[in-house]
Amino acid sequence: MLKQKKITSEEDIELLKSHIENSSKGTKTFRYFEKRDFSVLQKHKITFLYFNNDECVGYGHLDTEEDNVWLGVIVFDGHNGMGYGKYIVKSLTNCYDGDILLSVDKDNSIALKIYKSLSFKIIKETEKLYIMKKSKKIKALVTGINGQDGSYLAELLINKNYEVWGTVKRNSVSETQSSRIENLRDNGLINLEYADLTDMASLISILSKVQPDEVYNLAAQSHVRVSFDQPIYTANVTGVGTLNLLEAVRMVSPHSKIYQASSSEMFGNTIDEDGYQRETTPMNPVSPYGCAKVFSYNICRNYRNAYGMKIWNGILFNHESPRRGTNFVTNKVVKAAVRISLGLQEKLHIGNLDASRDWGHAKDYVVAMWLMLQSEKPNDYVCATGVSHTVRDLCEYTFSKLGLDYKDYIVIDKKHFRPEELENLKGDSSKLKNDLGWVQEYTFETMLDEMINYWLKYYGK
Ligand code: NAP
Ligand code: G4F
Repeated sequence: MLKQKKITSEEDIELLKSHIENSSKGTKTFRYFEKRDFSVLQKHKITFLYFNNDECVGYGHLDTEEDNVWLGVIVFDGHNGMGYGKYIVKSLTNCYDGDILLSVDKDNSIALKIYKSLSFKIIKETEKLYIMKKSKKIKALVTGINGQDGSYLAELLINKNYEVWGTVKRNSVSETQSSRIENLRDNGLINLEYADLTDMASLISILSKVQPDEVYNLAAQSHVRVSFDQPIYTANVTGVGTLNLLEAVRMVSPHSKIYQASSSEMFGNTIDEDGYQRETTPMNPVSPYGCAKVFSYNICRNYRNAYGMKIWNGILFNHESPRRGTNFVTNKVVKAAVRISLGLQEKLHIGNLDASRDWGHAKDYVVAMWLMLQSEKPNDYVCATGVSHTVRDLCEYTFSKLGLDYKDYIVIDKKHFRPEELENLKGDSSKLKNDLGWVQEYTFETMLDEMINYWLKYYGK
């Protein structure tokens, strides 16, 4: 138990941290509170208490009450402001059991730093104090957490103080499989469980155990060209796999909100008259992958309507990053161009240079996923940059950044063409921007610059 004292050493900091973590469970506060006459406190508008060794050492009250906003002023009984408190009154509007509320002296920069590192946010300032709050952790389950998007989303959620769980599918080479999330895993920031979208029992098992508030279904056989080689496998994972997950949620965790990773590949070659694809554009998929994603998209809408399940479809256009698999065209081109510039490779074998894509950065797009699940009503949203480039533009920009002419190095290889090609993608994200305030940070160019720098550094330059 934490004694009331000034923080002067690392040891004190650790003690304080562990105390705060433990105190978020909340039971002690309520036990203590039951012994008191709650109505007396309410009468005086005392709405939070500060404890030390089970003794109430301070209290606070509200001075302003607005819908969904809590503002507090802390009044102390001989308390130095380094204590901790719990937000415990249930009678007032937006109260969360388990939230922790505390005050920090404005001149106590060490304490402020510690609490910020523990995800406390300043919700109010008085003349002498910062009033900070940490909310009960929200639990998220991310399928495909070790994929490109899964790794960025996990980082985003951790920064938002979520308890993050993820599924990985069994693979014979565990080292490379976890490379994108090694840091998070090794620092104990995520919880990993084996599961496979084709194995419903494994989904039921993890869902019953975690009971997540939010489920992000990012797992898929996500490569379009490969889906022509393995159409049935792709349909089983990328299509029926989603249904397995929905059924599992319906059975054992019906309160969970679900994000479904839908794709611009679902539109196929349909384009609205103004040249864009948007939520209302008809879907005419041109690959087994696209067909499987349309099934998932539709079954999500069906479960939303039929069972009132809280499911959002994010229709995301291509998004890339240094973590993109190197068999997707952006990272394949960037990696090869860097290797060529360093004399490590001679040629780049590539397919259709004329196809155009709307390429954004995965870091921006995982924010859109999260925003969707924070919105009031389940819905479908397109996420795209609204700018389109050809594969040729991609080669030209990347090679020229390295002082090379792409035409000297590429070899057109039939192997990389698809039996049916999706020629043009350009998305309209107005709905996402207007309804949820999504903004994109990266452009095509800044994204490619980041990828080029990543590979230069990787090869020691
Ligand atoms: P990714 O890097 O290929 O990641 C896919 C993840 O799914 C990996 O963790 C993979 O595990 C896992 N997975 C594959 N088969 C599975 C199975 N049977 N059971 C459980 N997990 C399985 O894809 P991404 O780029 O992050 O994309 C995330 C999601 O968004 C995918 O559903 C993708 O189809 C969709 N999407 C992507 C884009 C894009 O441009 N990136 C655009 C629209 C939609 P292993 O690595 O161990 O195989
Ligand atoms: O990078 P890609 O393989 O991505 P693709 O097929 O557009 O699919 C990606 O985006 C979808 C969203 O629209 C996602 F749903 C899907 O999961 C995936 O993330 O190919 C992009 C374009 C294609 O037109 C392809 O034909 O690049 C062309 N391309 C030309 N040469 C090549 C190559 N693609 C690959 N992968 N490799 C080549 O050598």
